[in-house]
Amino acid sequence: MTAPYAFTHALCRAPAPSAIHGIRANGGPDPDFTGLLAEHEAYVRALRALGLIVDVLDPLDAFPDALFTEDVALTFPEGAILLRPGAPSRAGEVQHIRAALAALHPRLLEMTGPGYADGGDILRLADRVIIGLSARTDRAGAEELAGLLGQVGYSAEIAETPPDVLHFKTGCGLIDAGTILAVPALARCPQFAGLEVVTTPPGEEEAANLLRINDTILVGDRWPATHALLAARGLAIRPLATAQIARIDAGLSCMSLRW
Ligand code: CIR
Repeated sequence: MTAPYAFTHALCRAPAPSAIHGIRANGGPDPDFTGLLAEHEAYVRALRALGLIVDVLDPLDAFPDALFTEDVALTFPEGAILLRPGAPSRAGEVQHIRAALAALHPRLLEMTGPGYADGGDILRLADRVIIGLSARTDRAGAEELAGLLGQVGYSAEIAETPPDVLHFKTGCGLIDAGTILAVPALARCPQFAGLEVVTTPPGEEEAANLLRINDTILVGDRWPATHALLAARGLAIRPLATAQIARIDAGLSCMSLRW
């Protein structure tokens, strides 16, 4: 099994103008489309600068949230799994990514239901995968997914996502194979036993959705205390703007599938 952040490929989708109508749990203003596009483009550039081969699929105007490819599938060097996103408006995104994943992966499995799982709820560790139960991922979906993960060679554990946190990975991300950055509400997650858990600095909870790509950590550019914390650990960081995607409840992991 490779390191959980050793990647050579990513699959993204360009935002459609409808992305400004993306789902947000607590209301708030629409993102500015020009700014959102710029954030997405900078993200794709960053992945390429880190050596990844990045395919960018065409925008899907009928699906405002389709730029968040992370939620519709899981990808591993050994194969990919199509998921069943828990938001009704996102269910149709799956059929639009199937062909691309089938072309890029030796093996393609698929959830058939009746449960649901969003990729934002799945955290891959060095030795296992954590599936967070959330408003988007239910127990039936988590259990079906755990079975599919087993077929690809990964063991899975099911965890709870705190209420008011959209996805499990909204609240945590991998710093290195033994270390997690987590919001305080997730810091004592039983599935993190044996790992070092670093909590997000006060006021920087959104920084938890960071994304390690090989030796570099992509992190939101608005979180100076988190930058200092990561730099003090000797980690290379690449701050990226996220203010517009944050308006539709997204962070850095959401905009790609990686393997
Ligand atoms: C949604 O609510 O589905 C989108 N507006 C945001 C998805 C964020 N994805 C993620 O955390 N993996």
